[in-house]
Amino acid sequence: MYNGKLDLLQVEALGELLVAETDAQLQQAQRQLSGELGRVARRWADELVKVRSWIEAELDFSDEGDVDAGAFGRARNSVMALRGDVVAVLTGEAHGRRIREGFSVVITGRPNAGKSSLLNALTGRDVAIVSDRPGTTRDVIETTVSLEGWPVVYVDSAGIQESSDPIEQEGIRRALSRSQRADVVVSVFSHDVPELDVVSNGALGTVRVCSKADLGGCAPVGALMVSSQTGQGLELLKLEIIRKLNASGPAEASLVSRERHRRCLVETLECLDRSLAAGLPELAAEDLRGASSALSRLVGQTDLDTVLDSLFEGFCIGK
Ligand SMILES: Nc1nc2c(ncn2[C@@H]2O[C@H](COP(=O)(O)OP(=O)(O)OP(=O)(O)O)[C@@H](O)[C@H]2O)c(=O)[nH]1
Ligand SMILES: [Mg+2]
Repeated sequence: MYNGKLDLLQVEALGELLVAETDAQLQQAQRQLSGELGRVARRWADELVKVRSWIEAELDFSDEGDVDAGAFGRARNSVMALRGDVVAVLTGEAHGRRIREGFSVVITGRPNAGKSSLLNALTGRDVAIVSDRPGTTRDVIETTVSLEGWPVVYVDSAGIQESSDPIEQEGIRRALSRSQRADVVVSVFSHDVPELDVVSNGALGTVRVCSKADLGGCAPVGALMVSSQTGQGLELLKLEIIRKLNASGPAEASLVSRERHRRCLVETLECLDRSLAAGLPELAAEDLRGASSALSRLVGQTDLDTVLDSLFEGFCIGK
């Protein structure tokens, strides 16, 4: 709260709180709703005002002989420290965004490897069509679940193979694009379908799964034996995914989680860096003003329209 009002960061957090489905999302929304980042950013902005006043005082009095020679050095140290603080918050953005949008766990493999069966078994829902015909899945199928408090989006898509069918080709193109952006890749193969060459390792890693374990066959080193039919290995697979999510970021909820936050913080950093590199003190002061204005856009002035836009961004009104 600032002057009895929520800032834009808090309004965004309120929107997140309303749609939170997992513990991690709830915690993150609550931390952001507390207004912590707004307070931090206002402290940064106050610091910038102070630094600018040092520089400007120096410029005003520098021809009068009696100047504080350490003022520019002090300003520089202060900007360096501030830069470190901004970087620390920015580092949490990727993790924060994953929590807001869900970690994508992309099931990949050749046709008939058992991907769709695995999606159904992992989610306990009959979401994807399963058949013994290779090339059954064409579209990207997403299912969101909570995995030990983490929001996870399981993604199933077309099996990867050479194809001359334009519809299947488009399905494969989408499948490849999703696995390239995956947080975790689940690479599925079976006794009768060989493993795919690595398409993507996933930002947080890959779990190799030998499916159809009830039919026996393969037990390659480093792969989990899983059967979607009997449930064998499913819990181990989930544990392996959870392990990767646990290792993915700080236990603390992130202060930032949106592209908008990232852009404002990156712009702040760029301004601070330019001010550090500026030859003339006048230029440095100008860049510091730029940093202040990027920060004030981050925290945001909230008129009613902004509040409503932000709150309803997550809902599909009128669709
Ligand atoms: N016995 C057994 N059969 C399985 C298992 N998992 C999948 N299958 C069978 O394998 C065939 C292919 O399964 P899908 O899940 O459709 O395979 P997919 O990888 O999604 O295939 P595409 O969508 O064509 O890429 C089906 O006949 C399934 O019934 C399993 O754990 N055990
Ligand atoms: Mg399929």
